[in-house]
Amino acid sequence: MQALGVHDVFGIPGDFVLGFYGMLEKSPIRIVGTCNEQNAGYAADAYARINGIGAVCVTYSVGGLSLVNPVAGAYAEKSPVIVISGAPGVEERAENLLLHHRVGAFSTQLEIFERITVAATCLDDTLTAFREIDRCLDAAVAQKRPVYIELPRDRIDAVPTHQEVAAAATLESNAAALKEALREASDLIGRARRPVTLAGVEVHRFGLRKQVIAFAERHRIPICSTLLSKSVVSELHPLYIGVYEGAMGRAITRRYVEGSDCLIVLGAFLTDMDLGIYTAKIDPNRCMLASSEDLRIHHHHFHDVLFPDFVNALLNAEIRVRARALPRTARRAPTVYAPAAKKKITNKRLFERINELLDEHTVVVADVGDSLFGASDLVIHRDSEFLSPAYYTSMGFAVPAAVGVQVANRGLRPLVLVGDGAFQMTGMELSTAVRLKFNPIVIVLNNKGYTTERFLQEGPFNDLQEWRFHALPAVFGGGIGMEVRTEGELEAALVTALEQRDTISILNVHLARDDISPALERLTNTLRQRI
Ligand SMILES: Cc1ncc(C[n+]2csc(CCOP(=O)(O)OP(=O)(O)O)c2C)c(N)n1
Ligand SMILES: [Mg+2]
Repeated sequence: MQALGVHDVFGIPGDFVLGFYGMLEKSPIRIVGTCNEQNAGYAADAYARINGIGAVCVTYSVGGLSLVNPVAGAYAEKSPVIVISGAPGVEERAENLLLHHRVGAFSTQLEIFERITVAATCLDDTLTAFREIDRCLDAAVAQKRPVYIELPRDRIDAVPTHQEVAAAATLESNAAALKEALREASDLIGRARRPVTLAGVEVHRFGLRKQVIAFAERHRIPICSTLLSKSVVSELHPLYIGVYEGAMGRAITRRYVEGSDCLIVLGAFLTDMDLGIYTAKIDPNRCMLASSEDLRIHHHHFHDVLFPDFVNALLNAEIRVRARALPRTARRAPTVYAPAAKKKITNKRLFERINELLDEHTVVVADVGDSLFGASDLVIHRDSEFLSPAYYTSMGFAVPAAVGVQVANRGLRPLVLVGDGAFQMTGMELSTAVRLKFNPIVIVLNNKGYTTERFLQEGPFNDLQEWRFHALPAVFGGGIGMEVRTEGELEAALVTALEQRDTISILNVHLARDDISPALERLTNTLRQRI
């Protein structure tokens, strides 16, 4: 794990994993404790998105099963998280003891994780254990998805019984298939009048950002991202034309993408969230789709071509593109935000203000709900400065993810956008940020309940007990909390928050319960009839 770049492991100990925790403690890998295991999973996922790979280590069942939701999210959104779980010893299992934490068969947890990881194993056999570790770690690296390693507590001292020879299982593309795919792709791009690149999340996960940008620059092809891959390309890049998300996105991006005669989709999975809940209109006859799972050029499917190989080959291909006009830049003219001190703060104005705040050290971490929809319109300065569970959309991701971000890189400052509902799920993890002297700025969009859901179906089930979010630092024993009702109060609170270099800030921003972001407004306008 160290060789792969894992320097920290999130989790909570328990008797089935205590022995291994003792070993970790003596290793260079740092253990980062969290308030619960679900949060450890979110933190490890965010750490993996920043660092390239992450890990979480927990006890059997009570810990492991709490990881199911965040690990499922990491699987869905391609984030390589190594899950290590302690477990009953092999000798204990033989006696079939009714040990605590046991749920049915001893293998229950392993079987569950087999469904939400790309490799899962129980290290119950010393003869195969070391090869199994390699198999799982290799799968995480190659497929950018979680893996599961179960550690029976009486096997942690096992040493290899024989010399391990690392398998040279390097996958290679089929050269002829790659050549043919490239010829077809180059030909279509060369003939296109309006090519556009849609850069998806795998461009980030496989470390191909530079290549994709170089390809766009070489042929002067505009680039857009999906909601999940937002900021994969700096949103200030002159060729960047915005987030494409069907009706939810901005019209200028939508028109350009849907009017393209050659849409080059790289590493994107066309999910309903990425397509504005299927309001997108993309014609497969004008598309090429390359990802780690598929390579499709119009209706031709190519097999055995690795995604990074295709992207690299595309970058180096001699393509003679037609002369064509570039789109009017989709970037908005910089707005000058002038606060009106007494005016009540609204969702729209809040996001306009946040947009001015962003710099290259800020990582925007957006939770599910209008935090995500509103954030989709922000202009993110650098590459990969935006994290959100934008496809799996599990509420409660953002606060623990912000901890993961700063464990991975203390030089980044998370700006957390989180709804009152999502905060109530996992907000306690801020206590870990206080303990570690981290400095996230947490903006709670306190719109008095599940506003996104209210727009789908109103009912008392969308109401919440209103928390005094700004009072939480007193509970955590650190940090500062501020209440914001007006534009003037927002200014003052942001100034105070920005000055805090070594503790958390919580802004309890009061919004009306039906005050929604322009992006959600655009989406609901289009969807209203269908709903
Ligand atoms: C873990 C989880 N439970 C339930 C949902 C369904 N859901 C989607 S949005 C939403 C409401 C979000 O409320 P809040 O965090 O206050 O954000 P708002 O919509 O008010 O901006 C709910 C319950 C979900 N996405 N994730
Ligand atoms: Mg809310």
